[in-house]
Amino acid sequence: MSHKLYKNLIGGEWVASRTGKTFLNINPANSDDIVGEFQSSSAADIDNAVAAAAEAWKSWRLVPAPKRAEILYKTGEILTQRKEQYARDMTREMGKVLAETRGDVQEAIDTAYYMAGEGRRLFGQTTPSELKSKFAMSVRMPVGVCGMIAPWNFPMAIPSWKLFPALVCGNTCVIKPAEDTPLSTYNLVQCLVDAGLPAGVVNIVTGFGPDAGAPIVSHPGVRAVSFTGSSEVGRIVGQTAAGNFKPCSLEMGGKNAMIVLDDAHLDLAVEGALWGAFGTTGQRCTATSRIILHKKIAAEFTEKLVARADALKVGDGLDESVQVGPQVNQQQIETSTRYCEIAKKEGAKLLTGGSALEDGTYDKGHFFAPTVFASVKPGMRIAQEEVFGPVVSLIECADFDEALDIANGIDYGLSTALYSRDVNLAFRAMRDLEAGITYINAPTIGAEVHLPFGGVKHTGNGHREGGTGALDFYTTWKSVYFDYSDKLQRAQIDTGE
Ligand code: UN1
Repeated sequence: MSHKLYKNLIGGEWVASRTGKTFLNINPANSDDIVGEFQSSSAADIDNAVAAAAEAWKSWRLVPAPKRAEILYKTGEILTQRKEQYARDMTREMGKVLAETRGDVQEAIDTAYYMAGEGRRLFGQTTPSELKSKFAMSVRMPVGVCGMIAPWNFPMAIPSWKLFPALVCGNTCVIKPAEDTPLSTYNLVQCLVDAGLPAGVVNIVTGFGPDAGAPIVSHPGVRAVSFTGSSEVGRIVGQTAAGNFKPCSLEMGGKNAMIVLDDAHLDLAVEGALWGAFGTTGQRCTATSRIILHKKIAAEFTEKLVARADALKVGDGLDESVQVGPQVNQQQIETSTRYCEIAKKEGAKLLTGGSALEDGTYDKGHFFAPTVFASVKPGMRIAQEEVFGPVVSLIECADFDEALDIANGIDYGLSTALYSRDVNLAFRAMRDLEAGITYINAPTIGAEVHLPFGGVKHTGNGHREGGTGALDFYTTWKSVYFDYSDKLQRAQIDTGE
């Protein structure tokens, strides 16, 4: 089957990598289906992209923000028209089911419209000066060339979280999509180009982390870096950026807990658990991977969840009747398999799943059975480490306080959920769960773009995507003092008259 060759976008031109090398993007549900061929780039390509972005920044920073925003608004409209095609492209390269890839494109549309609105806000402050005839204000300024390294699990939504706020704030960008899912970033950027984005404002360079990602982080011309991915890689990114005192936003792993108390609406909680644990084949950093069950409802909940997990249809996400797509690649299957072995050795009880699906219709893809472990103890590795697959652990607790201790007893802190009808406990959960996100009576997945997204502890380094948090990352504050007294006035000294 013939496939298309994609090039890097640098300075408005589609160009081959200087390495002369390419790699294939293969459908994780069907190894016969080659989605496209992409450039395997290296530091020399990044140099060119950063130079183009730096050149474009000279004029882009001067374009009024409402005008920059108009391009985002148009981008949202174009994305809306192409939503179905882009969802199909995304299912082919990433695997998740069509309903979810439509949602991923929608998340980019939402981000486009939300950030387009920011073009007429980007508020700063005016404040009185302590001196007479002196005016004081703070203004958001663009940072410059921003480097972005995106993950494969939300291949359009997450690049949009990075690109759109950066653009409306007046920055130019060099983005490296994940090697498993570059097409969705192309599609996103194609909409920006069609909406009239000037050449060089966004540059795409594809390739692998050590060759094409690392040089973005270390490049002296890149003024800020935004990374979404594993905590392991994030640590290296953060340390490298710190060497140049470069602002660096890290959004990394999770081990998200859902607490189900004995007064919960049980069927609703089962429904939420099923979606939270097995939606996106468990490959969300927000995925529900620990369910902390009050011992009074544990048996009933477990029985219902296992029955529902067993009934899930696993297969090619392009088939509308499929509920769980493949994992993105063989490496992820190996990770899920390894963690199931570890869990069994630790004494967890496998209730369903536990291995890859390889026979018959599954032989050309990376499929893994929805997996539930019971009798999991909070300290086990299966309860502490991120799997990033369709594997969920059930942990019993005696009461809410114990549930909180278990939920908080991990290195991560992205998302959490409580199912209960007790309003007092719901407010305690909002206050006491150590996480960037808490849901009440909803699963741990499903963040909306106009609220801050990110986590505490090893999940992140304090920055937020989404909401106004994104503007804080992609701008730097300038304080402006304007003295119209026509004399020297010394702050902190010339007081009183
Ligand atoms: C991620 O898994 O990295 O909240 C992002 C959610 C989605 C975004 C997930 N809106 O589940």
